[in-house]
Amino acid sequence: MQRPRLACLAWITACSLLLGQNRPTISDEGKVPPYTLPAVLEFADGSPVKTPEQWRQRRTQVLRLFEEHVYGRTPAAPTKLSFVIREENPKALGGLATRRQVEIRAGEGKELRMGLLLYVPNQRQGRAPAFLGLNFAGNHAIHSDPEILVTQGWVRNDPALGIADNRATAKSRGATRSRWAVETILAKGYALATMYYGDVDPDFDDGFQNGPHPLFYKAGQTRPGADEWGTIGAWAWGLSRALDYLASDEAIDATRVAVMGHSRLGKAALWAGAQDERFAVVISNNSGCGGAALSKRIFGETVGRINTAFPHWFCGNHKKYNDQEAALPVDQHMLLALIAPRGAYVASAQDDSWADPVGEHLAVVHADPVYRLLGTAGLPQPGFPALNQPVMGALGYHIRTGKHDVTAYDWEQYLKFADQHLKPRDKK
Ligand code: GTR
Repeated sequence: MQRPRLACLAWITACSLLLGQNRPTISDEGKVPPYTLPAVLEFADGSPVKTPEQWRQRRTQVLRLFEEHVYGRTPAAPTKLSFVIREENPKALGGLATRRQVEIRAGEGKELRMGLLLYVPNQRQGRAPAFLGLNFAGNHAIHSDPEILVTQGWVRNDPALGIADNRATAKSRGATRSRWAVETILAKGYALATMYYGDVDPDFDDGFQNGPHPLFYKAGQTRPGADEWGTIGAWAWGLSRALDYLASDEAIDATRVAVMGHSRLGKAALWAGAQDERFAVVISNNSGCGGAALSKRIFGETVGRINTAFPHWFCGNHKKYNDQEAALPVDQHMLLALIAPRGAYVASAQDDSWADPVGEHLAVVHADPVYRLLGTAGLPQPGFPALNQPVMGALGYHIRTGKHDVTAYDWEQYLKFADQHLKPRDKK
């Protein structure tokens, strides 16, 4: 008897979806239900992880768990990857920087083209360290530099920015410049590389027909399996392809690249840094649920909420944990631990309770034992810091005043952190 069973299944699914949407949002610290975090320094069989060598084995287990239950497995880099310099100017921004605009082409037959904007400081000795991050509105929106190519890809409609029909125009030049401290970064000797996130994978649920997913489908496959990558996985993959380009650019020291991202792109930066150990530093700005914030701590956005609003971000398996966070075999402190001993910095904002600043901080605190096992100073102070009082060791954290955003204050801290972690090596 198929019918009643199907009806019953549909009813359960409908209820769990409704629960995902309707469970009231907790924004009162006193109402957070008790929760238990999985032990990061314990193997799956319960035996302890006591040495850095054992951590390498445990690390592989943890990475597999994140692949299977959270972000999905990422395929290896495509066999064919090429870089085309579309534009170059050694005297950009009044002579401050050399600008290169590069098209990263990935795949054979089906090809994905991603536009990377790179500014390299002209005042430098040897190869420059760099910040790399995806942007939300197109490369041309990060600065008013009129030579930046306007993205041709899909963008979200925004009448204020003159965006209709999902196509960007020159009207959005510089629209998000307050989020990119371009001149400050360059003046400190760092290069800045950025790519439009929609060039990697447009941010809407189309059943994974655009973006890099189809490049990797096996014959007959039409969408990723339940344990294969979603869109956050795709963005993280794009960051690694951008790093592939940077490694080929003789002006850049690819061993000194900090990957940075805000909000959903902070989730992508963390996942990129966790998987790709070439990233020397990882910075999460207000990344929240599915980023730096603990999932088992029910506060602000939850797994059920995020999977309902953004069904394409995580892997299919992740939906099993909608309102079932206790069953998750990992939590986000383990994502930060995957970055150890490399520098990892998490930033929260006071008015961003949706992203759960306390949960973001606790993930850093609970990643600290792995950093210490690997011989670093970890997070120098475990207590929740006062507003605008950054704490910096191998792990760093701050909560600043203000809303969900990237500000000059945030960049000031990232530059200090980078100065500590990306010290110039011998001249190359
Ligand atoms: C929100 C989402 C968050 C965060 C944010 C953003 O709507 O719930 O997880 O990623 O978007 O990316 O700005």
